[in-house]
Amino acid sequence: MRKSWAFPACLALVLAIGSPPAWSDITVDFEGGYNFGLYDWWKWETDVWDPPAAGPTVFEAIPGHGGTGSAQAVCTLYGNHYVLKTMAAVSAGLDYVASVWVQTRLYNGSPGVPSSSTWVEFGWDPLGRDTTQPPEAGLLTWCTDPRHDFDNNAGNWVKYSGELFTALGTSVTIAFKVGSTDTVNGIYVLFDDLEIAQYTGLYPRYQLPDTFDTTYTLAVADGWRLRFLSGDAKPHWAEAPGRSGSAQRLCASTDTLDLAVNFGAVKLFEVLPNQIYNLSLWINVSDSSGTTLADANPIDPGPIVKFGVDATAQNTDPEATTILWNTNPTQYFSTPGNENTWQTFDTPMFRATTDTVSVWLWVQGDSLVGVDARFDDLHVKTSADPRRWRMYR
Ligand SMILES: [Ca+2]
Ligand SMILES: [Ca+2]
Ligand SMILES: [Ca+2]
Repeated sequence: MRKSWAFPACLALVLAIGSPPAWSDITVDFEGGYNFGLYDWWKWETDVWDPPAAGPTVFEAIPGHGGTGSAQAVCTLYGNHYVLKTMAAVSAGLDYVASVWVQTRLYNGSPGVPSSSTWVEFGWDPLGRDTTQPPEAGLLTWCTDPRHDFDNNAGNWVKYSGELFTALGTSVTIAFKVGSTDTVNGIYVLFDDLEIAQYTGLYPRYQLPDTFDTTYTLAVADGWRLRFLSGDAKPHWAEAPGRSGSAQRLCASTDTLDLAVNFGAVKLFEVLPNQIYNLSLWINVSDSSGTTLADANPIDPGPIVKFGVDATAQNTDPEATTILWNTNPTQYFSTPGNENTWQTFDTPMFRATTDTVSVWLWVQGDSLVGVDARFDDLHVKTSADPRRWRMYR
């Protein structure tokens, strides 16, 4: 499977022409309030190199972006250093983009283009783990544009925006990375006007079929985005063995015996407008103990496994009435003998109203038993010209 259009590594262009920030955006202006050279409870971490790296020099730099106020400065001659903070103002299941203004100089503050033996990046961890260090370091996603853009950001303020990410809880960790092995000229970087904005732009679309044999970022297959309904439970997701290759695993686990384990994933696909379709998907389910799904507590709605399609292509609201669900997987995997087997299910027939549809995967646990579902091989089962379809109907 390939993306239908190249999704830029960083959305600088899209964000540069975006709308003003909504009220819920997180902004950090780095104006005053520094302790030991770090702004407002930000902290620094350093990779352990051999010989051990010295700490960075961190300080309040004036003026900041826009020629007023201040900015967070980090400079180093040697080592790989981070300045980071975890902020708790995002909502699980919503998509965000982080952006920050960057200016670079040489270590001593003089203008000049840092050498290729220095670097500056910024990153985000939607799990909010508050560290850049192993084993959690791999959970950070980095925008490397600033390090490849010294010709522009040396001495000038340039805004960089990361890829959109889905918040997986209520907090996100933002980290700035500055490093050097150029012990002569080093690097000096200023960061200012960080913004974490809810994403309202275009989403990438993909082509069918989807084999789920892709790169998994934060345990989610390429292009899929997690969506949650409110609740305190902690669902789990992972790359799992599929019918062939990999499958997306979604576990509505009842580790905490919580009623509200209710989440799924959504992805946009290209279709031909005005054609009639149904889509098929292979699903493999057991309860959280590996046995047949059972409704252990009839009072709550779970366990539920379903998948659906929305011809309006909305990919934000799992409760939208426009989603056409196939709920048969719940019944099927509640039948003894069917657990842990692959079975194919179809969406209802639908007419594509535009050139895009959203496909939804969903699981909901019972208060006494969890759901362990794997999804693989999403295909077009039927694609028909509507006039011809009427004849054969
Ligand atoms: Ca500032
Ligand atoms: Ca597969
Ligand atoms: Ca139940």
